[in-house]
Amino acid sequence: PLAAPRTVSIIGAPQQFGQPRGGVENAPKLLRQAGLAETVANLDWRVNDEGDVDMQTTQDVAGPLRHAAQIGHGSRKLMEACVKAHARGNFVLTLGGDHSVALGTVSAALKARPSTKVLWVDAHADCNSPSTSPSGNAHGMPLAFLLKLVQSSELGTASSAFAWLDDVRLAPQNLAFVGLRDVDAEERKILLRLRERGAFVSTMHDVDRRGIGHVVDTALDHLGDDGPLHCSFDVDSCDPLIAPATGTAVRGGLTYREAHFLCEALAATGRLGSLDVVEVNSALADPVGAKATVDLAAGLVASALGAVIL
Ligand code: B3U
Ligand code: MN
Ligand code: MN
Repeated sequence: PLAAPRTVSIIGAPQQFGQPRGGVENAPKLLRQAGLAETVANLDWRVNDEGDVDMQTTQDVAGPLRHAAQIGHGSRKLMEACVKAHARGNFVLTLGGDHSVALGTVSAALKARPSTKVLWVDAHADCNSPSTSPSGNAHGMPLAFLLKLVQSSELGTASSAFAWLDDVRLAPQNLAFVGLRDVDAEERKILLRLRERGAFVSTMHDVDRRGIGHVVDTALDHLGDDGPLHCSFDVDSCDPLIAPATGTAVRGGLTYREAHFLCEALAATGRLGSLDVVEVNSALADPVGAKATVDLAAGLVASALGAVIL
């Protein structure tokens, strides 16, 4: 097992070009203002706040992937920051930004430790290619890139902005989904193929039928007992009643305890090496809902770092 890292690197990834709604770029600042570093420091972790990665470039190109150059170049910068933090042996905590930031964080985890397994916690499957995406929004595509489902011909002139991903490959058997409930027609086919190829694919239906304990245990069993774990946590996996401030809220999500249980179970493995918290957008709820969502996200980080593991 992974020796427990003692320092958390906090990396802000204020990416907004992966989706159309303004406000998601403010989440790193709001999570810091909510006392995230202090909360983590009270849990026997040293905290190294690495600041925000500047994810903007002046380039942009038109095409089926909106803001392709911004996404490609910004994600590469984030990847480099995460690789450095991994190289120091730190736990890498990335604060999105929209979910396209997982292009940088997951690729960094895989580059630093190729045996990394990924738990994707999300209402959405995020495995559209530019050619299957109904929206062209990159936050619905990171897994397609990481799983090598995107053809370079789909990217046209923007393909060079993603060349740094060429040597990155997430194997389907090293991927597990929890929380799914809003899947596009084409994505449904992709998910069925990924399941055939070894991915663990569960939906909210499974949480209802078997309970969160069974679903999380099965997901973790599936990911095996070696190698570090990376969790990419989209707050829209949670029910809009507890996480209203997010870009694409979908009813019927994880309850407060289900979400915390999942994070606690990850902490209990002793193998969680990196975590993304993405899609917090305080502009999309009233002040009470915005604060509830930010506080929820900060609390989930604490649970993933072992707050309730005694
Ligand atoms: N699957 C849709 C919608 C979506 C994906 N991720 C979010 N929404 N947050 C798409 O645009 O790919
Ligand atoms: Mn997502
Ligand atoms: Mn989502």
